[in-house]
Amino acid sequence: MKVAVVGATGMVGEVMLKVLEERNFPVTELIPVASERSIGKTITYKGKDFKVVGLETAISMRPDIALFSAGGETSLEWAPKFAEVGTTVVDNSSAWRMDPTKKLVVPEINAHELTKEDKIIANPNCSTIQLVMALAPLHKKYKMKRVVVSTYQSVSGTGVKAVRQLENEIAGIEGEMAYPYPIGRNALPHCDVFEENGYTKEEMKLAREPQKIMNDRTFSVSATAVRIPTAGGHSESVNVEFENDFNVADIRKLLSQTPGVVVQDNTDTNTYPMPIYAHNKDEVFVGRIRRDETQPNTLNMWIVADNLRKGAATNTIQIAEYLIEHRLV
Ligand code: A2P
Ligand code: 11C
Repeated sequence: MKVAVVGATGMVGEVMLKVLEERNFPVTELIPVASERSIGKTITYKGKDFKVVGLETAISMRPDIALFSAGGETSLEWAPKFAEVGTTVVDNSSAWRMDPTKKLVVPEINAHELTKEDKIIANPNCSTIQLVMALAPLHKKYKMKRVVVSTYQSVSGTGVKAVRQLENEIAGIEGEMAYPYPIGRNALPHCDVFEENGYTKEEMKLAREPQKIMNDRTFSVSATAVRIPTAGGHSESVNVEFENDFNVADIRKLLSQTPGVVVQDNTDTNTYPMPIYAHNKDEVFVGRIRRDETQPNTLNMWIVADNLRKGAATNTIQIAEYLIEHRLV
């Protein structure tokens, strides 16, 4: 496969290159793409050097697959141009996610919906992916009515500038601010920009994307997204009300049998998911699984995943792997 990585010099792009290499993705030709600023820069992949090219050049090379993580505007403008020359685009931005003509895919849940005609495929938001990975099997068995989620999100979700802000604050160095306030020793109930309804964009992604991925509008999600001074992954406190009653041991068993999910749940040994363990891993970790004793058929749990891996690069690459495996590209 001739594979273009659009945004190869960015935070997610770099992880994409690492994950492609680790998973031994069948790359016959790698085309690293970035903005004009980076043209000519060298990227190393599997010990070989590759020169970064611009978008026009990349299109002229007609890649089979283009993995995009260069922001929404770049995707909106350029993904259709790649699609026009026959490239299948898997896009990590928010540009196409809610477009009814595009699929929003978490491979473990709905990759079976993909066809050869899908030329632009959307990768969900990081905090959505880890949430639905745990919710989908439970929904199938117990039917969800309502989900209330509070997130504790890593600064890496904002980008390099935010990671640097946290590092500078820890080192006591004054520098550029990514957030309107200090992030060290703080918690900002503010991820991305506010919408008119008083929720942030991140919160509305959590409310809307799960319904599309599970192709079901019978349940609702209410979210509060919070940025905290961590860098290894996003955490989520999740309260789920089901139509049907459950047994906590069955839930634990069901989740531990779910591909891509790892249960870390033993209060006797202080075992629970944390970003320091999820960092650099591809799985979604679930723990603190317990009944909500305040109302019937309701569960509490804690979900952690590396937002740059399963939340972004890994999920994108798993979609591409599915396309290849099923000869859809
Ligand atoms: P560059 O490094 O040349 O700016 P991040 O999400 O970490 O900010 O990274 C964004 C990625 O998207 C980078 O690789 C960046 O390239 C790339 N990018 C940003 N704008 C464009 C654009 N207009 N065309 C192509 N690539 C872009
Ligand atoms: C964050 N979820 O942590 C964001 C980052 O729509 O792909 C990814 C934004 C997106 O702030």
